[in-house]
Amino acid sequence: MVDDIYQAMVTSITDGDSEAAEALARRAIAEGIDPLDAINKGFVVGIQQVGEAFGCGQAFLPDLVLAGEAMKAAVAVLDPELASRGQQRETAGDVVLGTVKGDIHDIGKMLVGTMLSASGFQVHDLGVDVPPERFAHKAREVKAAIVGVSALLSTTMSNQRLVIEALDDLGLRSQVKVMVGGAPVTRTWAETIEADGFAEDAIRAVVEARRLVGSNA
Ligand code: B12
Repeated sequence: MVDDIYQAMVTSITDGDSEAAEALARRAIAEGIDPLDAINKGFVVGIQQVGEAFGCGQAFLPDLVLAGEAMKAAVAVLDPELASRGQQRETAGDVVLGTVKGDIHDIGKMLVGTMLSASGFQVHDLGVDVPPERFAHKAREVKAAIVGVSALLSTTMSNQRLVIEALDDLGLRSQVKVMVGGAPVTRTWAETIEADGFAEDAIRAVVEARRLVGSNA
């Protein structure tokens, strides 16, 4: 039953079970299930459920991390299959993502990246401790629609402003939307540094990213 496998996919993500998620992705391919359906009707539903549970205090950080890893394991199996069928997921836009210089926190950024990529954005994750110029050069290289900048320390938040200045220096500021986030970051801070967008969690980051690229998808 196809519905049963979709439900099992949802559960593999809500359980944070990477092995099960990967096995289900392989099973979907073996059984001829459309990989796009496996992502959208199965795994994405699971990560959305975990995100919502986290938002209302029913799931916790380890649940999010494990769910994110399980999601990545499934998508890693399905993405090449999509490509070989010439059936790419619709790309909502390219997003350059990273944690600011001086900051090595990456769990929240990883979740934002996973959710954006599960929602159709092409994510270029630069990692942690990323100098402002690297964000800007990558944005130019991939013609990014959005640059997403994470900061978890009150001492590194100000480096988000430096990323905006680096985009300005390359003459890219009018072409790229900047979205900021991280535990100490607020909408007021985002407005102060003239970022275009802000989100307090990975689910809202997808809504915000869609708003920034003008897509209702
Ligand atoms: C795990 C953790 C670490 C781990 C990081 C591991 C890793 N791989 O990421 C380790 C142990 C390495 C670490 C180190 C340090 N940490 Co630390 N760490 C944390 C902790 C406990 C959890 C952070 C986390 O992962 N949260 C869970 C994720 C899911 O939430 P999130 O990161 O906020 O991300 C969500 C949103 O913010 C948003 N978001 C995040 N990024 C982005 C980006 C965009 C574009 C958007 C739209 C949204 C968005 O969406 C995410 C998903 O929902 C926090 C406490 C806390 N409650 O935040 C302290 C905390 C952030 N750390 C803190 C400190 C002080 C440090 C250290 C300086 C400690 C030390 N003395 O060495 C070092 C700094 C090292 C460095 N240079 O970066 C302080 C920061 C205080 C401050 N305001 O400045 C905190 C708040 C702890 C505290 N209460 O004191 N830390």
